[in-house]
Amino acid sequence: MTRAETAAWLAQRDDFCILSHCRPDGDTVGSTAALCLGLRKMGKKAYVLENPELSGKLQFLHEGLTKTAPEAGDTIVSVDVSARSRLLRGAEDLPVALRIDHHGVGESFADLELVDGDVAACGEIVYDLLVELGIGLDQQIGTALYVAVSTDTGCFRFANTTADTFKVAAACAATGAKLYPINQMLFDTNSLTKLKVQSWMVASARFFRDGKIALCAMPYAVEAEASPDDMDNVSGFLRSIEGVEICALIRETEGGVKLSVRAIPGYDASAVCARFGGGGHKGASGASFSMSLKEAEAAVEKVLLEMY
Ligand SMILES: [Mn+2]
Repeated sequence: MTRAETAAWLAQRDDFCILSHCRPDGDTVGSTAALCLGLRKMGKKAYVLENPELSGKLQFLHEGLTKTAPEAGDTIVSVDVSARSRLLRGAEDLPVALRIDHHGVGESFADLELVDGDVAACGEIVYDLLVELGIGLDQQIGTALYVAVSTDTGCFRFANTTADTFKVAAACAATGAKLYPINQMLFDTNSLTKLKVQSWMVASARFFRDGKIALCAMPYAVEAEASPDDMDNVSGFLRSIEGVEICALIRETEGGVKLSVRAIPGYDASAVCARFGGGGHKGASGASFSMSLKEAEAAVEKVLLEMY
């Protein structure tokens, strides 16, 4: 559906239950909050389904907006969810009426879809929908949308950042939303545990092709003490080392390993992850598969050197 069709569809319905994705990030949390607040401003009944994995930093965005279970007759809408398996924990089987997403390679699982793979964040799509519906942004919506667009662009530094992203950010700033404390909290604060994990990575990573490729296989013990917040964006950390253009991090999980690949333009992280049954964006992609850490490290090294 187009944005206009989706806005008209939303306007005709009520009793919304809005779903975020598992291991929620700022985009899914901010976008679901903004959509919920916007629909409420229209006089509709709208809730965000409580996400059990929501991290402390982002909790304030869903405050007062959540309920713990959908009710019969709810219009269920997912935001920033690329596949049914990516729905928040416990919601994997819910019938989703509308999927709003920006993962171009995502899987269809809803009756209707508004998917735009060209925008940096779902926050941009939700912003367009609110404009289309004639809902003015207030400070609370501005804060939520700012978290959404700033998170998925690494605070407007990633290659996905466009003039439209800045347009949304400017609209958020114009509401009086306090952007500086958000930036401080999300992009300029590190826990000691996180820095210790990163220091282990620096010591353990291996580099190929004159340092353009970095690869690190992390045993679970290294992150045993770390919270999800501590591990947030850990996948892109090696990419921040001078000269590194594509990096792969393999983490040990219960059933095997989780691979994350991050790359600058010119590389295709999703093509690397597709070789292991995963997917995502060209700049950021992931895959989960069952292999020992050692086997996975050798396999990913082989694929990276084959491709680049
Ligand atoms: Mn997103």
